Amino acid sequence: MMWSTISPTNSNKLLIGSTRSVDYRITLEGGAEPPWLQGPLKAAFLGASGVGKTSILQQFFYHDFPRTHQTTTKRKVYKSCLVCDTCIRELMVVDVPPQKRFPEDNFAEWNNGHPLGLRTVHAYVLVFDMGNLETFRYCRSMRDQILDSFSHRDFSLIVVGNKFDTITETQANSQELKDISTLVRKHWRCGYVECSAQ
Ligand SMILES: Nc1nc2c(ncn2[C@@H]2O[C@H](COP(=O)(O)OP(=O)(O)OP(=O)(O)O)[C@@H](O)[C@H]2O)c(=O)[nH]1
Ligand SMILES: [Mg+2]
Repeated sequence: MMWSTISPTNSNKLLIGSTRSVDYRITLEGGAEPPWLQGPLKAAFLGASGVGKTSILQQFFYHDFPRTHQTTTKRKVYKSCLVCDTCIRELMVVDVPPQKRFPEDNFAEWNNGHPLGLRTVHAYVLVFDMGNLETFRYCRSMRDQILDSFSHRDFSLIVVGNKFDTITETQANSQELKDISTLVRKHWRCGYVECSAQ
C-alpha cells in the first residue's frame, strides 16, 4: 500500500522551499492489513519537547503556526483524508504530550491510565530540531524502543528534521546532518524529510 498524497490541503506550503530531500510516501510491506489497522490511516508524531511537532500539525492541517511553545498536555487527534492508491481514506494523526518511553506492550499502554493509542498506528513520524541535533538522540531512542516492542513490522517510520529555517547554509551542509540523513535513509531504510513549520 502506498500513500500517494500526504494531504489534500497544504502539504506544499509546508514542504516547498524548505525541503531538500522529499520522500514522504509511506509504504507498508506485506499483504493484507491486520484487523486493527483497517479503517482510517493512523500516524503518531513523536519527538523531544519543543522540536515542533504541534507546529507542523497546526500548519499542515490548519495553515496556522503557533509562535510560542506551549507543551502539549493532552492527546489531540488531527483528521483529514488522503488519496491512497486509488481510494480516499481517512487520515488521523495523533499529537501527544512528550513521552519518556514508548509503551513496550499493549498492557503498558493501557495500564498508564491515559491510553494514547501509540501501538496501533500505521506510521511513526519521528521529529527532531535541525538547529539542535541533540534532539535526534530522542528519535534514535524511540526508534529502538518501537522496533524492540513489536514482533511484527506492520508500520512505517519517517524521520523529519524540522526548523530548517533556523539553520545557516554551513549548518545545512554539515557532516552531522549528512550523517543523520544517511543513517536514516540507507541504514534504517526510512523516509527522511527536512521542513519548516513556520
Ligand atoms: N523558527 C521555527 N520555529 C519553529 C518551527 N517549528 C516550531 N517552531 C517553534 O518551536 C517552538 C516549539 O514548537 P511546538 O510545536 O510547540 O513543539 P512540540 O514538539 O509540539 O513541543 P511539545 O509539545 O513540548 O513536545 C514554538 O515556539 C514554535 O513556534 C520551525 O519550523 N521554525
Ligand atoms: Mg506539542
